Amino acid sequence: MKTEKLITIEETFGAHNYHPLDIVVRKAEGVWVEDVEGNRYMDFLAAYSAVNQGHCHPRLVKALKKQAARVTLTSRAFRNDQLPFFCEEICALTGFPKVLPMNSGAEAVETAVKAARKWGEKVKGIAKDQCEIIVCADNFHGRTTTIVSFSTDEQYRDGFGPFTPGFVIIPYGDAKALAAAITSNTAAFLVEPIQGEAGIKLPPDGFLKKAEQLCRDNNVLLICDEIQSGLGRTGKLFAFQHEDVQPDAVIVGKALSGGFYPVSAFLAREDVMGVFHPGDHGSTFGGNPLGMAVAREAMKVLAEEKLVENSAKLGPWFLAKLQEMKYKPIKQVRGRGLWIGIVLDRKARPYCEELMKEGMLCKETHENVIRLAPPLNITKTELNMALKRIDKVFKRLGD
Ligand code: IF1
Repeated sequence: MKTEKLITIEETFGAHNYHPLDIVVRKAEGVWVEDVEGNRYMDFLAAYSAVNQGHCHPRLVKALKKQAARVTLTSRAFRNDQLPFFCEEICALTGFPKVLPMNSGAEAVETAVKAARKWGEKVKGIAKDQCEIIVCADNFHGRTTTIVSFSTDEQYRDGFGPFTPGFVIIPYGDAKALAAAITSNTAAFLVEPIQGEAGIKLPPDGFLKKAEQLCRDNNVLLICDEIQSGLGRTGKLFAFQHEDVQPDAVIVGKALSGGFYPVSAFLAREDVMGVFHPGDHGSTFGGNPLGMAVAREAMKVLAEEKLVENSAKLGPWFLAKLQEMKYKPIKQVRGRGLWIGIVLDRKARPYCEELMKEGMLCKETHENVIRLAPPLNITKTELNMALKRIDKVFKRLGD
């Protein structure tokens, strides 16, 4: 069955909550994906950084198959023999003492919000139902009703009210605004160290460090959403490490399972995680043995294949090469590690469509940014191929 037919079926029976590029993927391996017509493309989106390890990584296929044949789900009513090692290994990898596994990124963000509020009431001593969490304009933390309650994107909120109260919004990267927003009711500051959806937006140098200090001084939790920026994407395990800060809690997802299976996690200080008691919070699938086995292997692949190092090594080189491209529509090329935004003075979608014709998949963000985020095991040769394709498209589309 070919592209058009498949699209028709999907559009007929599926909800229209997406506007994807019209490529129907049939299989994929590493950086490469193949559509139902047999065309091959380089994947420069990597499922929004969920396949940092590359598509269908053989080690992850093996781990998934092996665990699937043993036991997939016990629920947390019983224990399973994968969860303990997942907890131990993710704590060793990240340096946090405690972890709570969930499935989607949004669920882990919800977990962070609940932990922050409960910590605010039970540990900090904020009056009941008075906790405030400070967030940033142009944030993206997921799609639940509570999370879109503090989005500043009208489309993500339109029609979905009434919203959850208790969130205070400051401009991204504005330490003065953060200082002014903190009150005795502030439980946490929730922030993306680099904003992905906003267009790979880096805060001013020193912002996270100042935020850390303000949080310390005021007994406010610093919580970083590293669902997209974490696990090597920026050339460090976590993007917050570029500024040498130590958040009180961090949220991970996406690449935690190498794109095989939704696994997310909330990691935190002892006294923060300590607010959860049996029955307070949970999930049927959270911590299931299949997810845990895959996540364990995904973390091992990340370390053993030196994917963080590859992002740190090739990212700056690739960024510099892109910055050398002088085409009129390009306003700025920015990024960190293998996470790069080409900011245009016009809509980015036509460029993404032309890149697709050249065998390169990427997705625009915020209308005018081409976002580049290939799997982290991409080679210099493949990046050179990509540079040629990008160059060709800018030449073709002209001024
Ligand atoms: C979609 C965006 C990216 C995230 C951060 C939490 C979540 C995400 C920093 C929620 C998810 C995804 C969701 C996906 C598209 C994608 C996205 F454009 F929408 F904003 F990556 F840039 N925190 N981001 O980036 O995680 O519940 O989805 O597992 O289509 O909504 P989730």
